Amino acid sequence: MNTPLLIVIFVLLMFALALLPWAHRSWSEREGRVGLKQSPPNHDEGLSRPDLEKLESSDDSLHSEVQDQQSASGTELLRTRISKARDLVSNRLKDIRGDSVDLQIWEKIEELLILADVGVHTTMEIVTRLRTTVEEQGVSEGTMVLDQLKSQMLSELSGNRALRTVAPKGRVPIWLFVGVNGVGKTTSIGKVSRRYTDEGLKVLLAAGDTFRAAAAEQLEQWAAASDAELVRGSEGADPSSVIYDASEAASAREVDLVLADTAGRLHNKVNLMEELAKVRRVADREPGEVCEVLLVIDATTGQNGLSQAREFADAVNVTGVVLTKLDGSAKGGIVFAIEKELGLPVKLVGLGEGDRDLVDFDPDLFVEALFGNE
Ligand SMILES: Nc1nc2c(ncn2[C@@H]2O[C@H](COP(=O)(O)OP(=O)(O)OP(=O)(O)O)[C@@H](O)[C@H]2O)c(=O)[nH]1
Ligand SMILES: [Mg+2]
Repeated sequence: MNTPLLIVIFVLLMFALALLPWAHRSWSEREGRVGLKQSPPNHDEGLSRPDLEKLESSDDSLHSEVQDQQSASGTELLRTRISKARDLVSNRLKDIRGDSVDLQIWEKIEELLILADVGVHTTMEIVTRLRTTVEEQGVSEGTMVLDQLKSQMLSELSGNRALRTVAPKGRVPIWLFVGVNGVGKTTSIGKVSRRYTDEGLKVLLAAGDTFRAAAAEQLEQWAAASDAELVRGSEGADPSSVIYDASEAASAREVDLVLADTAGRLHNKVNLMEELAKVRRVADREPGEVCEVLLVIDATTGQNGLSQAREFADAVNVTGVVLTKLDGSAKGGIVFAIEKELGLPVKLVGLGEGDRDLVDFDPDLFVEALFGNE
């Protein structure tokens, strides 16, 4: 091998050796870049722990602020909607508030409660109990008597108001709406339907009022307005069979809740009450299960609603009351008579004709809206 070739090879070797560290560095840098694990996007990047804690606690306070606002607006909504009942008692409340405890105060409270349509029987019981408490505690000012009255009225409203929307596996929950003519059964179904379809449930309306002309059309409109399905029969058909068909259709279509309308009927018509009892029995057959029987009472009928409730409760085992038209009524006190004398919980309250004018009955809000301070 000649010398010049050896020299070239030697120089190239030296050159390659000199390049080695550089090649290694750039290779590892490349490896490092490729091998770098992508860390999950950190949305809190740039925030220290104290910042985060501040954010979390401001979230909490925002939440409770929203809740406070919601309950404040709940009281406000109820108060404005039941202004008729409130107007009727507000002067008397003022009078009692400025009073001291003497014989007259008890008469004033009796009048107040009877005016609010609490009913004579319930009023007498409440006043007797209130008097005992006030005397035991040595209360001397009207304001404090009213506070006691409010807490006693609240203790009268202790029923279980939970609404059952879930039936055992394989069964379809059915709610029956019953009541005398024109109280707001069909409208309440529309409102309840709106509420649950808003929550994402699949709802089916059953047109069990086959008696009144155009009743099914009215329900059909509510079904369309509230994105619910509808099962109807022909006019004059047996209401039990329409509701049973609805229950089977609901089961086949995997519906979450069936709301069944029934024809308005007088509570003292024995044959019509028997028909309703049959509707309930049939609706309870597989695949359906009756989870609620809601008696709809028009608040403007006042104490008359009580005798209706008694008859319906006997015939169909009512599970709760929907008190409608409280917005146009000065007789909200009927709630106390219904719960105390019949032991039926008022579960829902109608405050207008719109599809969202139905609220859960909240005793605290109600007592505060009716008897609270201005
Ligand atoms: N202001 C007010 N009106 C209501 C309320 N609920 C129902 N109504 C009205 O009461 C009227 C009768 O309502 P319906 O739902 O048809 O009553 P119903 O019990 O189904 O009547 P029948 O099927 O004939 O027995 C309608 O004009 C409703 O808009 C309510 O909470 N407030
Ligand atoms: Mg109707």
